Amino acid sequence: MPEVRDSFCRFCHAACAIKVTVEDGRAVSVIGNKDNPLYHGYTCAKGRALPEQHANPHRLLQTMKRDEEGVHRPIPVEQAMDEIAEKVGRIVEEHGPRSVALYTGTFSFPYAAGAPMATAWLRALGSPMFFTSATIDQPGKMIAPALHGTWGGGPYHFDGADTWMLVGANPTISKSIGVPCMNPAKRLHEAMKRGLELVVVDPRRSEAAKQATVFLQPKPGEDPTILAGMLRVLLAEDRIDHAFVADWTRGLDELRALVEPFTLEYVERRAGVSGEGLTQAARIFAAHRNGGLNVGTGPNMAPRGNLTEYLGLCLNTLTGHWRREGEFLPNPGVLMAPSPSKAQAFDPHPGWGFGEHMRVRNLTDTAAGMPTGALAEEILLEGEGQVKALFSLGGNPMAAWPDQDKTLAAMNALELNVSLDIKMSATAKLADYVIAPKLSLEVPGMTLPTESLTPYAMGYPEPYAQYSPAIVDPPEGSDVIEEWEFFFGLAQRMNLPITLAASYEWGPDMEKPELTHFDLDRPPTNDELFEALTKGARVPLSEVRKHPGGAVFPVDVSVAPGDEGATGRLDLADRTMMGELTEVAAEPVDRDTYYAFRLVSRRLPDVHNSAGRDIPKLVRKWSYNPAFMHPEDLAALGLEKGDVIEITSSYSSILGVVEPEADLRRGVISMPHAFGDAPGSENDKDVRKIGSNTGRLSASDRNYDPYSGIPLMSAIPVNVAPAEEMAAG
Ligand SMILES: Nc1nc2c(c(=O)[nH]1)N[C@H]1C(S)=C(S)[C@@H](COP(=O)(O)OP(=O)(O)OC[C@H]3O[C@@H](n4cnc5c(=O)[nH]c(N)nc54)[C@H](O)[C@@H]3O)O[C@H]1N2
Ligand SMILES: Nc1nc2c(c(=O)[nH]1)N[C@H]1C(S)=C(S)[C@@H](COP(=O)(O)OP(=O)(O)OC[C@H]3O[C@@H](n4cnc5c(=O)[nH]c(N)nc54)[C@H](O)[C@@H]3O)O[C@H]1N2
Ligand code: SF4
Ligand SMILES: [Mo]
Repeated sequence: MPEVRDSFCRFCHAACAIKVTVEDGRAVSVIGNKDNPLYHGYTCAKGRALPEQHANPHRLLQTMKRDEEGVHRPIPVEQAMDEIAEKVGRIVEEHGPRSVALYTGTFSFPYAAGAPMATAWLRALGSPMFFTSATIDQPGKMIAPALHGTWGGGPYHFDGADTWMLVGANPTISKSIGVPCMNPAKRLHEAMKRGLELVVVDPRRSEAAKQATVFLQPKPGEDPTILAGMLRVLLAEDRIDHAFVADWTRGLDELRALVEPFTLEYVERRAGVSGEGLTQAARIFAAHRNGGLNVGTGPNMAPRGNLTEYLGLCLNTLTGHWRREGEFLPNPGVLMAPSPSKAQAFDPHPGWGFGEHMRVRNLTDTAAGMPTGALAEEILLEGEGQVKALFSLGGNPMAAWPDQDKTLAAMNALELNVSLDIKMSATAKLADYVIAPKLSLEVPGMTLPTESLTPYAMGYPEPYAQYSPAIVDPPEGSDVIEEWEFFFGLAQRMNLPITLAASYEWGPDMEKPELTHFDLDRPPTNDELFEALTKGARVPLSEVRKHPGGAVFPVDVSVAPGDEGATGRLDLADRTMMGELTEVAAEPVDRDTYYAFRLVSRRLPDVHNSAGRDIPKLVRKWSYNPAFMHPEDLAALGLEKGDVIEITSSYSSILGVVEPEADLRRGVISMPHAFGDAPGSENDKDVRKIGSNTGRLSASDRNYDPYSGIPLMSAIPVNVAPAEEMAAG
């Protein structure tokens, strides 16, 4: 008898509430939960493909070990854990704990206990080498607030705002950045209907840009110039919140002086947006106090992402776009221990220069974490401290790290390479062990991770939470485990103590999270782990569990008054950022004239980075990543839809299959990432089938941010030429 069960999707961070029809222990169909108070029944194609994902014939159901000939063969997971624990022990003995690194990627996120357990294990081992995808994503999102300082009352939320600005973010498709991720297309549409004034800055007339009041379509990579120009307009027209600026900031005069070169005429010449459009954008942005601005992956991957994020914060601060004393807090947290929300500024703190130092390029730990863009070099550089073992948890370095050639060399240099993945990904194919994990519907879950996205302005706009038990069985005959079980298993074998910290709301004034120690003799249950991670939560997990379809847990909280005599100030003129702004002003307007195009990042709706491409119904339209170009650029080059081109950066070349898109600015190639396979692999050139890897165009040690280490991954100068068809087979 089929049965309908409540759960939530974990194919992306949006955690849509779903109804799953289960037959004989298997998921057979997924629809949105229409009664859910936040999602109202929304799902996307990926969520509806969960049954196919769980039953995918390409799914790994056994742990694989690579033998001497390089062939992967199944082994029992318990045996793999024995062997891996023994090997890690040996490596640590010989090279010290720093030689073991952990990388957590996109699919470590939806599983609340996975990354905390993995990092607890790494900490107990004594290794500081913890890397995430954050430093190859939007490192400026953490680094800029460190340099600017933070406002204790937090930002306004998109829902209910009167003005908003999106710089290189496309929440309609990405369910990220700015618009809450619960059906952002509908939220954006409804916000426009009720009168929101929206500014979008994007070289592509993106799905979000199509809704905008003012759309600026610049040359990619010129965001610092555009935002500096906007700041100049606000200051010249005196559209700033004087009281807020006087009470809570410092550095206004320096900022005013340094944005002076960014006149309308200059911005127009350099970035290719009209002075009129820029002025209108600035006026809209300053017209209402209830507003905000978010920067997405585009500018963070383009030159000077920290500076773009920083200037965005200056725009928010000058216009007073921060939640004030007595104003309602839409979501003070549900499963997180909330930090006190106070109407006061907190001083800046270091964005880098602390913690573990890399041995390459003077890079250090940062506010966004360790510089993942330099991990391949760290693995390749011989000498004391060299990384010899890598654990990739729900990540795919070969597909996603910049500089694919260097990444390949690094993977091949490792003594121990372990990947926890549901398929033989480009990385798994090079790994010594591939651990086959349980999939989302086979494990209990809670929405704590999505709640934690508040600093990315995409967490819940209301105090919402959901818990789901495991609702289906793993496939028959499989030998799969949860990611946390794997790391707990290693800790048991290596006798390493495991301590988990409760999650707390991001904020400068938070208290120390509560800790829970685990007994190595008895593996904890999922629920015990979830309890540990939600200690001190505003709403106990037991209460959330009473609402299997998800619920809002309302509370009437507003921003508290600041402390008497609070001295914190938001810095409008951080020295490093102002130094970079001065450098920008000194750059020639026409740079990289040798290159005719700039290649930018973008996302496709039906796949999630490198995930989903083995599910036929998600790749019906494109199984590869098209190279989108303006039709007039194609005509000028004598190219047609479907032609194969060679795209060449100063570092390397890739093939691309051309697709016309009139929504692009001319001179731009827009291409999704994480496609293709490893360099030299047998199907590497099969571009019409698997696409190609844009990461190969980035050199990790050139044109990189000196703090986060992120190299140029968008707005990459490139040239294009028709390619000889090189497709294999
Ligand atoms: N050139 C370029 N490079 C980029 C970007 C770009 O725009 N341009 N974007 C960057 C960004 S924003 C990010 S976040 C990174 C992403 O970097 P990664 O996270 O390293 O890459 P993904 O492709 O998301 O890898 C996810 C892996 O998880 C596996 N997986 C799927 N489901 C599960 C599961 O349930 N459990 C486990 N254990 N594994 C699972 C998938 O098969 C896949 O191999 O890439 C970055 N790289
Ligand atoms: N369906 C789907 N959803 C996803 C993902 C996915 O792969 N598929 N990936 C997830 C991940 S890991 C992340 S981090 C988020 C990212 O979320 P977003 O940052 O919203 O990512 P994109 O949709 O790529 O939007 C980035 C926009 O920046 C523009 N852009 C590129 N370069 C520049 C530039 O130099 N300046 C400006 N102003 N704009 C530029 C691009 O044209 C694009 O429209 O999405 C997540 N959601
Ligand atoms: S938006 Fe994300 S969470 Fe929602 S159904 Fe699609 S993949 Fe799943
Ligand atoms: Mo990302």
